[in-house]
Amino acid sequence: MSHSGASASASVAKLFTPFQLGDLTLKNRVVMAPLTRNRANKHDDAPNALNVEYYRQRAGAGLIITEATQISQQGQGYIWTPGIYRDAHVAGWKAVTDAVHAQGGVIFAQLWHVGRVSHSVLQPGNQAPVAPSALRANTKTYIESGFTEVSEPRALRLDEIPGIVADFVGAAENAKAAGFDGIELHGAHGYLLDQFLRDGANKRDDAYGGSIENRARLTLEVVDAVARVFPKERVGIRISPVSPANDARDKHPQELFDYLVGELDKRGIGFIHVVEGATREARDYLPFDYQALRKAFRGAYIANNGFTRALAIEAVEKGEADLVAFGRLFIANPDLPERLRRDAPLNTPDTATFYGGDAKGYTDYPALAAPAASPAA
Ligand code: 8OZ
Repeated sequence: MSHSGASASASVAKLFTPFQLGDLTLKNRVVMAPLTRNRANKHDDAPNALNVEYYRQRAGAGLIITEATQISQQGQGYIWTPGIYRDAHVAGWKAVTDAVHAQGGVIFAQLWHVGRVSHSVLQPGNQAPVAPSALRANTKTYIESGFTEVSEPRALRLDEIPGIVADFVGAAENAKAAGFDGIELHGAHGYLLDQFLRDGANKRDDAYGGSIENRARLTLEVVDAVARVFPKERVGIRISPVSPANDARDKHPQELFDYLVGELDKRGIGFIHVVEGATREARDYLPFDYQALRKAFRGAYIANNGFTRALAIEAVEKGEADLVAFGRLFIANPDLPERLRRDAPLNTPDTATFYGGDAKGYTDYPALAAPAASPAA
């Protein structure tokens, strides 16, 4: 007779089966979402041994997407977030990717420029942060002295835009040197690429503002440029069509993201990672047709936001998503895919230790005890 778990193995949910992302085989379809944790080195924003341990613990994910990682000092908006623009950053990240690979994991770097969501104290020479237009976002950031309103930005000059693209390319090259398997562009949550995309933040009258085509230009130029550094199947982008995070607003998000995703499809990149609804809000808190994006894009679709085990299994079974990304549950459950597979109890995330601090609330969440050895068949 077969062991007692036989019925489960016959009906294992697709969520727990491998997925082919280009030439990469992901061991399951449970993705660790990018999570800002503000625990890089205080002196140089490089990843450190504690960060290595955190990612190593989570290598059971089919795919890890790192926390948002600034491509330049100008791209930084919060204190103690990691960078990927100096040798020390590359060395720190190399230790992370080595640890994840040693566990059989796959890890992509999330490349980030915050644009106007920053404070001048974090900027080179204490200058104003940069944005598509000189409009301050109604949002806060975190600096050494605590929560504070973001600074008034200045509009990027047209002749500075190639430098932004070049910074993304430099970061992608560094990601490659650091051993990452691929990259995700942070195109969500009201940061620089999203600021260019949306009519609420982008009031430019040049080739990068006005029409949807013009507002999408920077994002697509960055996609094209980084897809020359990594194979295109190893490039993805995160978008959050209706999220109001960081004062992101657009009058016609469906048209905007239908166009963007159609263009991404033409480029053949590996995935779109879609925050459905808004983080910490309901998944359906504004109407939006996410399946229209799914249907317009032949690469992989990663769904995110508020998924439970049952919802994730269902979304993948129905073909509404190829992969499902979990954020808060991955903070509290280093072995989340295994827990979900076994339908085991989940640890509860401690919100007080999300941002900044030490090992507490970071690397001290327990994994499940190893299952009792099964008797020989
Ligand atoms: C929480 C705190 C700071 C930044 C995002 C990178 O929302 C972030 C972020 C989240 O994408």
